[in-house]
Amino acid sequence: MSTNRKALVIGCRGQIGIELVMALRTKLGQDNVIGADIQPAESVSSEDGPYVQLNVLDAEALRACVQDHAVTEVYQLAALLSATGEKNPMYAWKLNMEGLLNILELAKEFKFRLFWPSSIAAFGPTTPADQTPQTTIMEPSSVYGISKLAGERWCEYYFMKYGVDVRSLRYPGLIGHRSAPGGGTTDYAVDIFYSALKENKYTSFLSENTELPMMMMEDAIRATIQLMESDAEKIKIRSAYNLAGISFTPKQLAEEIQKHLPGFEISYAPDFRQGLADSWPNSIDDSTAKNDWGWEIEYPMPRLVSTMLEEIAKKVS
Ligand code: AKB
Repeated sequence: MSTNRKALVIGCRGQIGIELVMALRTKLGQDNVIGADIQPAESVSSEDGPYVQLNVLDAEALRACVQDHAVTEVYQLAALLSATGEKNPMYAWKLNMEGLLNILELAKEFKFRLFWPSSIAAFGPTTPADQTPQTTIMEPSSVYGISKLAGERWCEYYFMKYGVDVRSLRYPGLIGHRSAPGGGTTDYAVDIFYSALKENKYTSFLSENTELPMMMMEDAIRATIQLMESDAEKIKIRSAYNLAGISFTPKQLAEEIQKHLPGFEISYAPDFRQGLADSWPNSIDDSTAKNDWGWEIEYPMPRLVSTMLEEIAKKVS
């Protein structure tokens, strides 16, 4: 496939990165998507496509990578998530902020289009929790959330001041079967499927009525690509768009799984992640994304659960 687009995905071995690289390679052609991550090249199959070992905090190496590959778009996904971030707040701040600022500086110079993910964690305990609006009170209480809110402000600043074409989404908890989540509070909604299929039971680290916004990974990847392919004049928000899929509690998820696995049992042992979840919205109003660039979900909860069970059953067996 011939294209004049050349994409660089930083953090390509993470939960979103693995799936985004696959989707972009199908669209743009294998050689037009460069994966970059901290892992040594030997640990990544070269058959999958070009790969660069890269630390996003190394500004010179990042610059060389952008220049050598003449990239036209960059997805900067390398970050510490909410739960891991709380264990190492200073490093979370450094990685999440310096990583973003390094790539924003290069976007200013080389004029590539940039995607950077924000999160529902940018909201906080004082935010209206139901149908959280696009513009509202944002007082996040986790280091991850603080870095996401600050990152959103930096994105808008670089757009306003330097015309950087940066685009962002406030991802909800993401649920996929091709890649494992790493260090988030919403990870329970992936772990539960593996335990259900292996042991027919699961102990949730969030309490039964903790409602959070969630989304099937296929929807999140489609949203990301759709946002990046939209004409610049449609992108009215340069901080980050609210993005909603569905909202559910661990109890509701277990009930949906029980429709397929009647003997499945769930128990609850909330840990420190409960505090993070309690500070986040229950549901999100994403009407601005719908109006500006036509966002719609394709995976309501029944489809999400049946797809996850079907796909993970293939791996577990
Ligand atoms: C996390 O749980 O930290 C992430 C997120 C909501 O951004 N999945």
